[in-house]
This record gives sequence, C-alpha cells and structure tokens, in this order.
Amino acid sequence: DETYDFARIQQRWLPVWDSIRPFATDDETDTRPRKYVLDMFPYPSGDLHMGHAESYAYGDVLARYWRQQGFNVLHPIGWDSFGLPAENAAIRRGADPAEWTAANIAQHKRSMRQYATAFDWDRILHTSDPAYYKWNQWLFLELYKAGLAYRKPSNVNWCPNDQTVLANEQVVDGRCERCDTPVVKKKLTQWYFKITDYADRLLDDLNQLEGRWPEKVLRMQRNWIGRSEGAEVEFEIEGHPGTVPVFTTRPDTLYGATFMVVAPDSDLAAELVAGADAEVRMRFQAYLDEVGRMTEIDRQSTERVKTGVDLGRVAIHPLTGERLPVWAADYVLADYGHGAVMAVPAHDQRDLDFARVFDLPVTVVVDTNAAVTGVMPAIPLDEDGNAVLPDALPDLDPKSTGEALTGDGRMMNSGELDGLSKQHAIGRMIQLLEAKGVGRAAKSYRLRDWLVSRQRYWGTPIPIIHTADGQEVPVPQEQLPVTLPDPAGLDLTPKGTSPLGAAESWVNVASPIDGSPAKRDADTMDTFVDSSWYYLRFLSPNDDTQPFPREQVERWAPVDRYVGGVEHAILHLLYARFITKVLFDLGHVPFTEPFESLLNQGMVILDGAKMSKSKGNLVTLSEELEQYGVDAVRLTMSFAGPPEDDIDWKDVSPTGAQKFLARAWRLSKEQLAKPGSDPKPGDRGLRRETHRFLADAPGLVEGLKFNVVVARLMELTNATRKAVDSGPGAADPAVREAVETIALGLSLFAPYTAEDMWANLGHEPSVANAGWREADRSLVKEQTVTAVVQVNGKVRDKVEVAADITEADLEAAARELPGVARAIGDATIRKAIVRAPRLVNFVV
Ligand code: ANZ
Repeated sequence: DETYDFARIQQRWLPVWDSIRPFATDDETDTRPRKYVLDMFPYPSGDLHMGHAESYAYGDVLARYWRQQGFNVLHPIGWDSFGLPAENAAIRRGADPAEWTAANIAQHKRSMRQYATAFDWDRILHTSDPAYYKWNQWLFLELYKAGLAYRKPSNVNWCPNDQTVLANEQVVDGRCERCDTPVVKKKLTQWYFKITDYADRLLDDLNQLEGRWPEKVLRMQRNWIGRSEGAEVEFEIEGHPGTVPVFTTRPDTLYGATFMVVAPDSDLAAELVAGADAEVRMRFQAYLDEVGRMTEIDRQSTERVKTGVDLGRVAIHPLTGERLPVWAADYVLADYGHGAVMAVPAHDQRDLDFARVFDLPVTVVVDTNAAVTGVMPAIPLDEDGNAVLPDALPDLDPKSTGEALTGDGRMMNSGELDGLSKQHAIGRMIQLLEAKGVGRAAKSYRLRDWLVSRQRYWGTPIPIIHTADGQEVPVPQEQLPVTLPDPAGLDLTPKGTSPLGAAESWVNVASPIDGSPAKRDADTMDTFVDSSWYYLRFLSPNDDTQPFPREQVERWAPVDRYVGGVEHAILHLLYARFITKVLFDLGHVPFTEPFESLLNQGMVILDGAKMSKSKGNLVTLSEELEQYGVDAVRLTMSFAGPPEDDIDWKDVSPTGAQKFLARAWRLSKEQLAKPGSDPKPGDRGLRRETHRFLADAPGLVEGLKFNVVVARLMELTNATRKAVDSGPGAADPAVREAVETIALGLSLFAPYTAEDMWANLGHEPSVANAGWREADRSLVKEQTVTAVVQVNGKVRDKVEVAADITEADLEAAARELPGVARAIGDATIRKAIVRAPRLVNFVV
C-alpha cells in the first residue's frame, strides 16, 4: 500500500504500543539520569478539547525528547476529579458524582491513548479515589498538627447562586468565577490554611524561578502576595481598652492624620459602636447591612461617592495628643492591614474624597512644590530670550482642588521632620514611633489565609471530629480515609451547609477521646488542596502505606518541566508552592519549590476569539482528529508558532500538515539502501543537511522552539525528496540516513507516522526506543556555498556545493542540473569555464 492513510496507521500502532508500553517508567533498576515532565492534570468533564490537545502535544514533545536523549523520563497523568463540575452535573442528572466522574475519566483515557500521549499508564491517579484522598486527609492533619490549619468565624465570599463559599482567588471582578453571579459576604466558621505565614518566602523564592518561569506568572504571583512596607501606628481610643493599630505605607504623613476610619464589618467597629448611643447604633447597623451586599471591588471603587458613619468616638493622635473623630466607612477593608486607617486626606485620595463629603479637616504635611533633588530644572526661554516663568505653582489646598498631594516633596507642619524628603521622613518617623513605643516598622500583605472548607458533597472530607464540648480531634491515621457517605438519599443541592451533615449514620460518631457522642466535620476540602501535592503522589500512586516514599522523592522531584495553562498562574501554583514549603519544613521533601521550570501554552482560539460552547465557535477535537488524523493535529499545534503564543485555528493548516506527513512517509517507502548501510560513502550534500538537523534539533527543543524544529524537518524532507528524484537516487545510503533522521525527528510531533516510517525502514517498534543520533561535527562544520550555473552567460540554475569542491566535481554537478539540461537542449558544450566554488559557465 503506497498511499499515506492516517486511519490505517493509527489502527496499526495503537494496539502495538498498548502491548509494548514504551512509556512505562522503571524507577527501580534504571540508573540513567532522570527527568520529570508533568502536564497539569485535567478535570474529567466531557471529552478532551483543543486546549488539552495543544498542551499534551507540547508536554509530549518534551517527554519524548528527553527519552530519546537517553533520560529515564517520568510523564504521568491523572484527574483532578473532585469539585463542582462533577457535583453540578450529578445534581442535574440525579446521578452519583462518582459514576459521572468514572465515565468521564474512561472517555479521557480512550482519547488520550488515541492521541498517542506518552503517558505512563501504570501511574494514573484521580483525586476522588479514596486511595488518593486518604493522603489528602493526611496532609490536612500534618498542617493541623503544625498549627497551620485552623478554624475561625469570618466574613467569607459567598456565591448566592452556587450557595458556596469561594476563595478570594475564585472571585473575579467581584463575581463568581464559575457562574458569574455577584459575590456577597457572609459570616461563617471556616477552615483556613495559614499561607500568610509563608508570604515572605513565597515572595522571595520567586527570584529563584526567574528565567525558568514565565515573567508574567512571576509578576502575577508577586502582585497577588502584594507585600507593602510601612509602619504600624498605635492609636488610643477614649473609653476603649488597649490601643488600636493601623497599617500605613506613609508613616511620614502621621502629622497630617486628621481622623480615623475603621472597616464597618470589623470586630473593632462592632466594639466601638457598642458603646455609642442608640441612634448611632441604628445608623451603623443600616450601613453595615448595605455594605454586606457589596463586593470588595465596589467598596474600593473610586467612582462611587464615599459613604460612612461617624461612630461618635475619639482617637488620640499619638504624637500631638489631638482628638480625632472615628468613622466607619466601606473603603476600609476588614481583612487588610488592621482593618483601620489613620486618614491623611491631604495626601491620600480616598481619605480626601471622604473628608470632602463629610467636611473633615485637611492638613498638608508634604510641600509637594518643593524640589527634593536639589537640581534646578532649566528655565525655558521665549523667542526674545526672556525666561518663561511657569504658571503659579499648584495650590497646596487639596480640600478645595479635590486632588490629594501624593508626590514627593519636603515635609512641613511636622515638627522634627520638617524639611526632610519623603524617604528620609519615613525612616525618621519609624524611629520616632519606636522610641515613643507607639509604633514600629511593619509589612502588610494582600495575601490572605487560604480558605479550604467547602459546604459541598464532592470533595475530600475534613478528617476532624468535633466533640460535644467543642474540642477538635483529628481522626487517627489508621482510620483514614474518612470516605464520603453514599450520596443516595442525600440532597446535594447547595444550601450553605454541607450535605454531609445530613448523613446521620456518617456524621454521628464516638469521640476518639472517650467514646462520647461526637460529630464529624461535615465540610469538604477545596480541590486546590488535592492539586497542591499531586505531583508527589505520581511517584507511587498505588502505595497505601505512605503518601510518597522518600527515596522516590529524591529520585524524581521536583518536577523538571511543568506544562499547563496560564489560568493557573496564581491559585494552583501558589498553593503548590506553599504546600511544598510546608512539606519541606516538616521534613517530608528536600526542596522548597515544586516546579523547576514552567511552560504556559497559549490558547487555541478561533478567528481571534476564545472558543466557547456558548459563543458557538467551538472547534471540536474529535472532529479534527477524524478529519485530519492525530498526527496532523499534533503537528499543527507544534508548527503554529512558539508554544506560549495563542493559536488561531483559522490561520493554521492541518491539511498542510497532513500533506507534509504524507511526503515524509512516502520517503520511507522508496527502494532505500539496506538497514544498517554505512552512510559515509553517501551523498555529501544530503548528509550535511541531515547532520545539521541532528546538531540543531536538541537545542531547539530545549529552547521550546518546536515550530522551528518542524520547519527544519520540512526542509530536510524536501532535500531528501530532491536527492531521490533528481540527485543520487533512493538507493544512496545518505538517503536512508536522512529518512531515518526524519522519522526520529517526527517521533516527537507525529508519533504514528514516525512509527510507521520506522517499520517501513525495517526496524522493530518502537521508534520511541530508538534513541537519538549524534551529529557528525565535521559534516556540520563543512561550509557550503551556492554556485551559479550559466549557459552562454545567462543564469540557468543554482547548486549548493561544498566550499572546497574541486573544479572537476563542480563541473560534473553543474552538468546534471535540470535547468542547465533544458537550456542546452541538443546543442553541444564547446567550453566550460569553471571558477570553483561559485561559478560555472557553459558556452554552447
Ligand atoms: C496613611 C496614608 C497616607 C496612606 C498617605 C496612604 C497614603 P497598600 O499600598 O495597598 O498596602 N490602608 C491600610 N489598611 C487599609 C484597609 N484595611 N483598607 C483600606 N485601606 C487601608 O496601601 C496601604 C495604605 O492603604 C495605608 O497607608 C492606608 O492608608 C491604607 F498619604 O495610611 B495609608
């Protein structure tokens, strides 16, 4: 059969691979150097889509490449199978989420095999498997015992539609990430992980990842952690015990503080208002209700007119002793800094807006018209050479202009700080505060503790038992996993309390302490807990005695190359980094960062737009595979451009990829020299092309220039075809060498075609086991030049020749050229003028 038939080739090789399992990883006896290539594991909802196809194509290039280069490669896959999609689908269809999940995983598996992903099928896992979540519970208890998991009543983000709590990260522009419903605040007791204890390390260690993670991801993580440096200043409030700290990035402006503002939803506000008169309490309560309905984004919006309530309390300025009014206002957030600010309206726009609405005093303490640098700017001159004096300097009167003076300048109205620049004044003020014992240098973070409990069924049960007298008791390790109760008979629709609580026989247990009646914690874990450490579980997914064996961790981890979408730039990667650091601190792993390098593939889009079912512009992977075949789709992904760039499916050509594959494949069907023939006597020009590819491809793959490798394969294919048709012919051993090299190169991008070519070339499967070939450096170095061939002085053809070609060889090569033959026709050559290596002129 001489025609390239992708369907036949796919059918031929899939069962062979299933039986020889070329990608099963041996980690016991194999002593070769190791690489761990990991693709972000998918949610098992629906079938694989174009995004998966892209990401797995890239992960596979890397896994296959390292293997080919002689590494022992670990490239596993699993499913992030807990979470809302399964549960919501189950609710819609009245089915068990476990069954829905199993069916989807089975479909994914079929599609992944068909897509020829080089996964180790002996190491699969899914997080909703009790064999997995047993260790998720272990992890929870490790954090609990280390004081890093705790419960507190707090305002949580609440999605009224999904009836569930959301982590800050799941609130996008004030809306639920999943269903786009505006998120509100609700007070609930929830479990948290103390990620804020790790804020500095999570931030500082990003420097280690510089150059190995995309700059954009590093930036997003830095912003998310959001470290601000400044000071804490203590204020006394009349009639209130102790002092109240505020966080400020501008301690230099303390003399300009004219009032204090507390977050209405903070404990402090509740305490302060409790002592106020009835009218204030009523006004405050009404305000609080209003604020509860607002999103964080709305609260901080600069567009809205500022609102607030005077609490009728008095704060004492720690330096001047002045009496400052205390207000509650929604632009101050309860869970940032200390939930209270010293308001400096002259220099902070939000405070100024507020002061203007409620007519509060404004004191300027930085003269922003005063130069700080000491260097006088050149004064511009007019046509007559007279100095053009600037318009009057801007007024230092923010109360009337409405513009806060946020720039640098010289301190004024600030006692001992007068005349200093901002930076100096900040340092001096901190010294002053420390000397007086009313403040200190401090940092504040945007990062909050990680809310890990969910009031949903389809997740890992939290392994804590609550006794009747309110104690929290960890479920003993030998009783793990705490498995989910049978969902039959449970109402899974979201109500704000966990459906597990209604499973009487499950939730009611004897206290592990004294056997008295107790209750299981009915919440389940955020699925980001599951994915925060799964990369370690792949090292021994079937071990039920430990989460991951130490020696395997030392062998394989951390992950060398992690491949996945930029949508996980913050949540998942930050949590995985945090949990890795916790595991390091607890002595379970010997490293502090989980992913040595990260590849974020771009998106597959259509006509410039993100594809989605609702927009109706979905390209369906299975249909593309049906039409073009697996290899053409994979090759198209790799050829489209740098992997980080988006791929517009409108601009690419799977048909072109298919044609190229057919061209390459047909070469393997030529009457080639015997397998194992010595290529040395073969055509030098073609050999040079082959060895240049062998020399360049590894660096290109490692530099993630997959598209360039494919382009080079196309060039080599063309050169080989030319050698067969109009050169030394198919039987030249250089042709076999070239075709074998094409098969090796293609095996990274088009595994079916490469395998079939390899078989046509007379080799045993699998080409994935065939290794790479060392480039012959002497061939690579050899210079070539383009010789121009003329007939009667007219250019008729060109030929690539070695720079040191002899005159006789050049003349002989020139005679063979088709353009020359055509021009000469029946005429006889009277004279050949040969100037090696650049020119031949035949006179006829
Ligand atoms: C006085 C001041 C004067 C401030 C000035 C700024 C400029 P970042 O940079 O985001 O960390 N702030 C503190 N806690 C807050 C809270 N819970 N809700 C809202 N705002 C809060 O911002 C730190 C600044 O935000 C702090 O510095 C404080 O206002 C305000 F000329 O203090 B500043």
